[in-house]
Amino acid sequence: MKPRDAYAAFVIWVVLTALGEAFVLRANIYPLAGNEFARDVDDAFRLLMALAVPVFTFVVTVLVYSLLRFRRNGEPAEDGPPIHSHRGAVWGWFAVTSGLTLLVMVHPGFTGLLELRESRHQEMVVAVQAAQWSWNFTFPGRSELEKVKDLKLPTDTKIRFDVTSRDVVHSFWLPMYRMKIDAVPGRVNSVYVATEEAVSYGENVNVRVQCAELCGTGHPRMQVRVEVVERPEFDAWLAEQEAG
Ligand SMILES: [Cu+2]
Repeated sequence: MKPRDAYAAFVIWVVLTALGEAFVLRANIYPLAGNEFARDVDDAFRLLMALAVPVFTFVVTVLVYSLLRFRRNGEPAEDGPPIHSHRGAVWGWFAVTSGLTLLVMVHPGFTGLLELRESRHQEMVVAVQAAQWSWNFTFPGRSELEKVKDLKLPTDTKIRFDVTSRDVVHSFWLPMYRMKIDAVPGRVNSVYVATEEAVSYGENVNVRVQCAELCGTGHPRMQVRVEVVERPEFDAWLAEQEAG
């Protein structure tokens, strides 16, 4: 490979990386974020994407450039000259990628987990039972609400959902809070969610509970429209459910 090729490939890599980073950092590809935790998750995702872009564009550049530039075009092929690795490049690559990997394991990985653990105190416990193909919810001191299609939750409340299943494995997913947990028959899995401001399914389709584990023909319709409302409205709704 001539220096000219290395230079050309380098320029293409830089341009592709700039385009990729502009897209990753600026494009709004994230669904509605309903709380602080969701924003943290999005930040972590954005960081990992930003780190992955240069690696991806490097591989693509070298691959496509080599394919186009070094074609044999029907000439008879013989063995190329032996290739020796460049010690400095190998160690440099190893140091940089390992360093970055350790860095993201510590932050946002480890620090994020600590933050998550700290937020594990709840003001309300809601029992959730999944079934083919519906969701049942039991609020504290209330009887079970069956086959719920519309659910209300109070604003600014830390909720623990105790999730289980009646039949097969389902998955309890709240996309706007970036929270998902398996609903497994015979065991209870807990997930912690802190609601913030009022929002409804009518405003954004991510304000819902969705089954995220293929569980049969009714799987895609296994969803609950959620509305996060002020506490008095929530209490009134709950009382109304009980009466009906
Ligand atoms: Cu399901």
